[in-house]
Amino acid sequence: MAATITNSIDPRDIGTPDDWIPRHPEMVRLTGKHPFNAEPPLSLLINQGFITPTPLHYVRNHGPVPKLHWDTHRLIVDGLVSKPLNLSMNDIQNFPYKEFPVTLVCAGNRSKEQNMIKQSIGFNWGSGAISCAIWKGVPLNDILKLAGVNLDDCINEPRYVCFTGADKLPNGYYGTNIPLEWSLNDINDVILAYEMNGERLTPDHGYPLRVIIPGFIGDRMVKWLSKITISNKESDSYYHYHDNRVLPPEFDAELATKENIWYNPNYIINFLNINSVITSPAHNEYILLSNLFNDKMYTIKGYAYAGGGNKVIRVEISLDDGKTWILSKLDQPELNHHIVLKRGINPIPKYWCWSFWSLTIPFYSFIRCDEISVRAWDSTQNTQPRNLTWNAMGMMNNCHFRVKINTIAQGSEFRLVFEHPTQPGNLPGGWMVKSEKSSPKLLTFSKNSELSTINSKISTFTINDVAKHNNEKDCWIIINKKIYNCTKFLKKHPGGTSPILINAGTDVTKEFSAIHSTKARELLKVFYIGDLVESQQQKIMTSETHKAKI
Ligand code: HEM
Ligand SMILES: Nc1nc2c(c(=O)[nH]1)N[C@H]1C(S)=C(S)[C@@H](COP(=O)(O)O)O[C@H]1N2
Ligand SMILES: [Mo]
Repeated sequence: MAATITNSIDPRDIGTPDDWIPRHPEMVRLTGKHPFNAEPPLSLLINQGFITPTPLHYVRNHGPVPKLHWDTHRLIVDGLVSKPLNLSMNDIQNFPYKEFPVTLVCAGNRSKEQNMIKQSIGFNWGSGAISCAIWKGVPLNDILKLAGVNLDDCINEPRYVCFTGADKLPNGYYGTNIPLEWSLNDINDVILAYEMNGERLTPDHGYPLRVIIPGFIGDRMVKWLSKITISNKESDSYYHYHDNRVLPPEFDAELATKENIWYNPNYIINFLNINSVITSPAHNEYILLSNLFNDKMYTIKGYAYAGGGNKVIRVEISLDDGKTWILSKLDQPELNHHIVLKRGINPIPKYWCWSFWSLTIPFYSFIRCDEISVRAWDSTQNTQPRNLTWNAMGMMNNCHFRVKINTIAQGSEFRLVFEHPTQPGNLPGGWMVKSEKSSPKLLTFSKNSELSTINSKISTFTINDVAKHNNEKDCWIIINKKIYNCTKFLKKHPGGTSPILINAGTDVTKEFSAIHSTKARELLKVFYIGDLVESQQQKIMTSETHKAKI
């Protein structure tokens, strides 16, 4: 089975700090080789059903995975507590536990659509930054009570539960916080998890201990949890402020920094927002035009989720650009008793998992239909906006998910080919990607080429010259046939030194353009030192292949 191949090291991880972690070969890598940010191909994910097997669960790692051990790992609980704690993993495992399914979604889910409007700071998530696993762990409120924390503490001033991970990143440890009130209410099911799908956590998902906060964005669920601090101030982690925020669209990252709005409490994201995606038809799936004139039926399918414990109450499909909507059938496996394992409270007052929806229609419904769109509604009557609103981090995109239908002649047959808005990472395809290519304002390298025509004394290097500059003290890279010396930038790189060092001395065009914002592209120009030329030998080889072709 595809989902179980995990015992071997992927060749892409060799030479990176993660070369000890087995990973599923089909996961789509979104930030080059390292760090590991990956989503499963959408159809493969959906074919697994309600519970995602661990190797196919999406992964979001800001840096290298820390090497931690069950026997030596400790959890410190400190700050405004009457009894500070220092717990071993065995201590934690001996407390009463809860075990139940939770759908995790990265706030960046569907960010590639945002990037097609304008590149954000976020990289290109498709619609697979979502997965559902069974998590087992100790209720956070039990641990907090043991440390002597109680709700009365929140009466006079706010109280935050700050979480710190063991992953040391360029700007310090990954960390964030949630309000103490939320953590102390048993109904919210916040747990410190040590098992996923019946086994100990894997390194990528936070081994040996992580936070699970159902209904929240995945980003708050700190992995490799080493410390919990109760404070009257929010987490002091850089990432708590400079990540996982939705800024108003007029702010790009630079302006946000200039005007100091990263710290504005209005722009933090905690709950997930209502969202839905079409998974069938898949991208590039087709049906023969001749099928439209018989009685055959087609089932459109997809997933939907809501935030904060709200229930998805209906999902609708439009075949006429939102003029009319058809109610789909909703399947909520979370409600099955055999799936809710040990959650304490029954009947379920809060909904923590994705729903699946489907709509069976005759093939002929696709006649004169240009696109299929979907929107979901939650129990607060919230629904998705029709249009996308761009934001600097590219997060929380939940506009109507639209699949276009193209008629294509293939030999003697005509096909209706379905096209999703994007494909994850730098995979080609998607109707939004086409429209990006025709947009001249996104050709961010144009100024650079002007530079090379104005300056006639540009230095030139061959690929072999560049290859020699491949270490921490001397680090060159090639992007779009231009050479950059980024030695001085290594330590300042927001993505850490390792993504650049792994690629030092080589062509990183694909990786660089998949990850970086306009700001990063501007910054790159500072390090420009010359152009790439073919070596004599390469020239001979290319002209020979050319001759051979003739
Ligand atoms: C001089 C060359 C480079 C510059 C100026 C640069 C700049 C930046 C900047 C400004 C960011 C923050 C996000 C953004 O604004 O887009 C970033 C993040 C990042 N960069 Fe680079 N970068 C360079 C080279 C590279 C290379 C060669 C790679 C790997 C092939 C790489 C991988 C990454 C990764 C993985 C992140 C973090 C993404 C995340 O986890 O959010 N960078 N870089
Ligand atoms: N310590 C630590 N915790 C972390 C992260 C991280 O990079 N470091 N990434 C966060 C983000 S942005 C998400 S979406 C979830 C992803 O969890 P997963 O990789 O288990 O799917 O973990 C969160 N917890
Ligand atoms: Mo995330």
